[in-house]
Amino acid sequence: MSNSTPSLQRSDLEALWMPFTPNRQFKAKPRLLARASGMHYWTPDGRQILDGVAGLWCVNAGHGRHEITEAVANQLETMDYAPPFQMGHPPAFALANELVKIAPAGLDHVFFTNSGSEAVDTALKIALAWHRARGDATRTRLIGRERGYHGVGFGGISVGGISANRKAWSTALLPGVDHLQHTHDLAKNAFSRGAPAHGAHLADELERLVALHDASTIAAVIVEPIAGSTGVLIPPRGYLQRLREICDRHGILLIFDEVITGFGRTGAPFAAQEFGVTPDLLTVAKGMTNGCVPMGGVLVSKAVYDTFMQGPDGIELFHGYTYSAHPVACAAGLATLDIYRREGLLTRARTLASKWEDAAHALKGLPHVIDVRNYGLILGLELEPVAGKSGARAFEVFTQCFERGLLVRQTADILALSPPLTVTPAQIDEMFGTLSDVLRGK
Ligand code: PXG
Repeated sequence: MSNSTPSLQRSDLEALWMPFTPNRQFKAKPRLLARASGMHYWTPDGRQILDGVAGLWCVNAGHGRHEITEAVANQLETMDYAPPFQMGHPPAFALANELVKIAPAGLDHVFFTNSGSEAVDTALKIALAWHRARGDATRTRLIGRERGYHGVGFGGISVGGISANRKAWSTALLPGVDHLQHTHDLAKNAFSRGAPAHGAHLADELERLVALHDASTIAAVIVEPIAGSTGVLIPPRGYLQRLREICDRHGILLIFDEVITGFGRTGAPFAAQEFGVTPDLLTVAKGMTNGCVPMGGVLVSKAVYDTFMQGPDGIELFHGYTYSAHPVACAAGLATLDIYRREGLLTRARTLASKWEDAAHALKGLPHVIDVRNYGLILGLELEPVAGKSGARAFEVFTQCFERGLLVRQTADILALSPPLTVTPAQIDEMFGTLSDVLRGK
């Protein structure tokens, strides 16, 4: 295959309204990707780019996996589409069974969606409907956390805590939502290796919200075990355990949004297992199909599922999507889980974590580096902002890395790395070598 594909002209770029992108800035100086294989992308002019972010936290088994291509092609030939309402098909049940096998103990059921945003809105809807089904219909309040990212549906932005994602829609957000304080504390935790020591007490904020609103009004708490989009916030030691205890004490459902942390990113299949805390509902997407076909889902505890199944006859949950359990997505998901299992990818981050951590913390002391944080195969690198120009410094690092053949992710003045779980030790050195050169202005 040729490394070079025809380049796009400026006028070719106009029709597409790009998501979460400054369109005018991008179109004036585009960064294009044309091809991918293994740990790399190639630009249209054939430049090789090392993928430091698994696409966007999703291509966990590396790019261009032939087994997935084959499974998807076979499924398209065998049955391209099947309606998910009142009808079923074997790959849907097979994928649910395989997911339950690797899920935290007790999460025995799966509801399929097409994205992380839909998974979040589905989880919130299940939580509200569950309390109602149990005769607890006053439990309507949802609790998110500052700096949380839960996708872009109205439910997700309501419980989310990133103001840029909320302010334009502030009057349309769900009513009765409150937020815990975020856990970021540079003064106490900068340059922590793994989970920071300080901050478990921030979970007690939930007790404060219970005292304020009364437990009888609260349905669920949703958090990312490791907050990703906001710039990698690792949970303080003991924080998630404490949230679980408080939820249990007050009959509140705990939802983990594992769209980023799922499928091996932390060193265990799910962060719930890594941190030893089991939520009642757990959202997944991204790595579920290795990023090949859009798909998401909600893993649901037996206790929650059983309540619905013990209700009146008929449809138990008036919710679903035309493409819930799309056969092609299910085929991609099954082939993906097969690769993860055969290659031990769901726990590979654990074996690479100390190498990753040492390479990451070698960045300490470089110009403008105010924090390095890491867990599994995740890095958060925080830079001192340029006065009055939030994000400018990290954006410059992002573009320079791209010019030198490394894809990283930038959010405000934080850079995130989360490579495919197939990354080699030599590629880890290459990533941190490039980052270090760019930071030193070499
Ligand atoms: N929850 C979490 C925790 C996510 O990270 C979503 C929900 C939404 O998933 P969909 O499939 O609807 O996009 C996400 C998505 C970044 C970045 O910069 C991360 C996401 C999206 C965009 C940017 O890290 N994650």
